[in-house]
Amino acid sequence: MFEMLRVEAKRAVRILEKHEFARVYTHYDVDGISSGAIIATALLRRGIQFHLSFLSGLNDGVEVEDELVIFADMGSGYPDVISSIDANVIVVDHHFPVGRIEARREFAHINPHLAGIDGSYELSASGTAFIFANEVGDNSDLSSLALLGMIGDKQKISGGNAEIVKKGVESGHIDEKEGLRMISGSVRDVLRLSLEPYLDFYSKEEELEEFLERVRINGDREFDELSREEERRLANAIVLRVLNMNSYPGVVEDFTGKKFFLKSELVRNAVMMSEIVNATGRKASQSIGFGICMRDESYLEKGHELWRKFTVEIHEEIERRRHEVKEGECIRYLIMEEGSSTGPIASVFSRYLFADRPFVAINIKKDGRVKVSARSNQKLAERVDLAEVMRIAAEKVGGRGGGHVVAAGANISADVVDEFVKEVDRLCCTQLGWR
Ligand SMILES: [Mn+2]
Repeated sequence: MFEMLRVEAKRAVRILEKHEFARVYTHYDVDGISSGAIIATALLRRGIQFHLSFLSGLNDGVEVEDELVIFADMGSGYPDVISSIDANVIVVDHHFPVGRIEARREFAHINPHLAGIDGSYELSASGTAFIFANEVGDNSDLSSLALLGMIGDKQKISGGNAEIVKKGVESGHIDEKEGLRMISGSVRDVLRLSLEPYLDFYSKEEELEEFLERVRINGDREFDELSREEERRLANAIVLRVLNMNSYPGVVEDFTGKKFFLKSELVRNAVMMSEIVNATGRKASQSIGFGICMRDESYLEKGHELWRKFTVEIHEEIERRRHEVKEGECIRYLIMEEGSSTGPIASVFSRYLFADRPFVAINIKKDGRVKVSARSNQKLAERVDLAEVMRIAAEKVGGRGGGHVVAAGANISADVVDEFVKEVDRLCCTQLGWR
C-alpha cells in the first residue's frame, strides 16, 4: 500500500544523508506535534541534530537560514512559499497539494495524495511521518505516535491508517480492544468533559446523574476499567444521546468499535494522549506535548493540567456561544471577539449541534487579525470543498486560506469579515447546488 510513498521517502532519505543538521517546522496541532516527534526521534536515532519549531501555518512565509528544512503537516498547500526557499527541502504533509512547486534545490514531497492514498481520511501527517521515519531507520515503535495524529485530525482508522495500526499491534506497541474511543477518567468526568464525542452534559448535572442511573453505572468508576458488559450498556446510551442531537450520524463510527492503548507511551489511552497533546498546542505550550511524545515524564503533570484547563474553557465557550450562532443562506457561522479558540468550537458545532450545513467560526483578535475555522462532515464534503471555499473567499478579501475538504481555515483582516462571510456563503451555496 505504501510503495509509492516509500519511493518518495527514500528520495528524502538520500537528501537527509547529506546533512548533519535539519531545521524542522511543524504544525502546532496534535497531528503536527506527533509528526514532529516522529521525525525528531528518527533524526536523533540516526545521529542528525535538529532545531524544531511550531507554526500555525505558512501564511506569513518562513525565514530559512539552514541547508536542510523539513516541513511536517504543512507545505503542500503553499507552493509559492516552498518554491522560494533556497535550501534542500523535505515536505511531509497530507494536505491536498495545490499548484506547482518549483524547488530551488533538492526536494522531496512525501504526501499520500501524490501516492494514491486518501490523505483526507486515511493517512495523517503523523502516519506519513511514520512511513518516512521507517525509511530513515527502524522506528516501528513510533506507530503509537502516528495514531495520535489520526485521532487528532478526526481521520478514519481505515486504509493507510489501519495498516499502521495493524503494524503497531503486531509489533506489540498498540493494544486494541473492543470499546468506546474516549478519554480517560471517572465515568462522570469523561461524560461531562468529552469533546469527541460531545455529549452536552457539561452544564446539565442533573441530566447526567439521571443518565448514570439509567445505565446503572457508578459515576466514580474509572472509564477505562469498566467491564465489557458495562461499556456496551454505556455505548448504547451514548450513541442514542448523540443521535438525538442535531448531529451528523457518521460521528458514531468515529468513537465506537475499537479503543487503543499505547504500551510504550507515557499515557496509555490513545484518545487521552491525543487530547493532552492537542491541548498543549492550543495553549501555546507545544513543547510540553512534544516532550510527552518524546517520552519525557517530567512534562506529564503539566500536560494534564493544560488539558483540563483547555477542555473546561472550550465547554464554557460552547455554552456561551451556542445561542450566538447565525444563519447565512447555506452556512451557519459564529463571530467571536477574542474567543478562546476557533477550530475546536467549530468542530463540536459542525459535528454535534449544527450538522446540517457547513459551519464557519470567526475569531477577531485584539490586534485586528482574524482567524477563521470552517468545518463540515463527510456527507456535506461530497459536494462542498471547504479548502477551496476558504482559499477563494480569503483571496478575494486579501487574506489566505486552505486546508482539507472537511476542515479548513483562513486568515483575514477585521475590516473584511462581512464581505468574507458573504463570499463563503455564496461559494457554499454554489457548491451545494442550493441556489
Ligand atoms: Mn494534519
